[in-house]
Amino acid sequence: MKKILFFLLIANQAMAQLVELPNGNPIIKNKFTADPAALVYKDKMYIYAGHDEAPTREQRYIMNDWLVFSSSDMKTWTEHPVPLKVTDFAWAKGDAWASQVVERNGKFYWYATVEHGTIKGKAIGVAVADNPLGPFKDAKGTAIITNDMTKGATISWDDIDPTVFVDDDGQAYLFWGNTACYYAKLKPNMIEIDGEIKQVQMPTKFTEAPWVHKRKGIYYLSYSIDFPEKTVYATSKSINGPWKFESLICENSGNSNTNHHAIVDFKGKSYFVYHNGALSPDAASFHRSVCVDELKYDKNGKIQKIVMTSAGL
Ligand code: FUB
Repeated sequence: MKKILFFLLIANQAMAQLVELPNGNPIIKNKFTADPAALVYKDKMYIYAGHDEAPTREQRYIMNDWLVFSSSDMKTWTEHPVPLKVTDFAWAKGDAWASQVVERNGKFYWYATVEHGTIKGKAIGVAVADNPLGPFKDAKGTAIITNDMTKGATISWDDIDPTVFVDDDGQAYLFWGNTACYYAKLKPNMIEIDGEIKQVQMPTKFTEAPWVHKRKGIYYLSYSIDFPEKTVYATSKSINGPWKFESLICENSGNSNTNHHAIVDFKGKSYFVYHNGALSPDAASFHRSVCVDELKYDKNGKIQKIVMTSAGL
C-alpha cells in the first residue's frame, strides 16, 4: 500500500508540471528556449530544447538543463517535466548547449553538448531512456566526443551541436561542430563511435548547428553560417559528400546572434523548427524562443526560403 501511495505521489507531481501552451510563434511563451531538435515518434512531435536562464540584461549563456514539449497537431504544445540536466552527466561541469534525441530499437538516445569537467573545452554526452519523455540517464559514464579528439579548429568549442542521422540501411552517423564540421559512424549500441572521425568538406564557411536529413534519396545538410547566423543548406548523393551548396533557408532574425534549427516531417508536412529572440526585449541572443513554420520543397526538391512568422502554423 505504501508503495502504491508513493507511486501516486510521484505521478501526481509529474502531472502537475504539464503545461498546455498557447498557439502561434514562439510556441513556448512561459520560458526562454533555444537550440530546438525535433523527433517524431508514433503520433506525436517532440521538441527538445535548451533553456536560456540568464538574468535580465545579462549577456551570456546560462543553461543548466534541457526541456521537452510534445504536440499531436503542431498547434497545441504540452510541456513535460525536465528530462535531462547537466548534472546528469557526472563528468560535465556546465553549459547545456545544443542537443538532439533519436529513437533506435525502442530506446531514445540524447546527444548533448556540455562543458567537460576535466578535459578542456566542450564535449558531447549521450543519455538514454525507454521513452521520449525520459527520465534520461547518462548512457556511458564518459563523453562520446571530447575536444582533444578533433583538430579541425583550434578553438575549445568546436565539439558542439551534435545531430544524429540514421540512414535507410540502419547505419547511424553523428555530425557536430563549430567552425569545423565533423562526422563519424556510430556503433549499433549508439554510444560509441565506429572508426575514425572525419571532417566534412563544407562548400561554404561553417559556423555551427548541422542538421542532416534525407528526402527522395538525396542527403540534405543544413547549417548555420556567418555571425549573426543565417541557415543555409547543401545536398549530396552520399552521406560522405561531396556536398553541393544550394541556398539560404532562413535569414537571421535580427535580434538573436544564433539561429539553431531542425527540419522534420510530420503527418504529411515538413517543418522548420528554429529559435529567435522574439520574446525578449533585451539580451535576446541569450533569451531565445523556439518557433515553428512550415517548410516546403519545390518540384526539384529545393527547399524554399522560410520567412519567420509570429502567426506560426
Ligand atoms: O545555445 C548555445 C549555443 O548557441 C548552441 O550550442 C549553438 O548552436 C548556438 O545556438
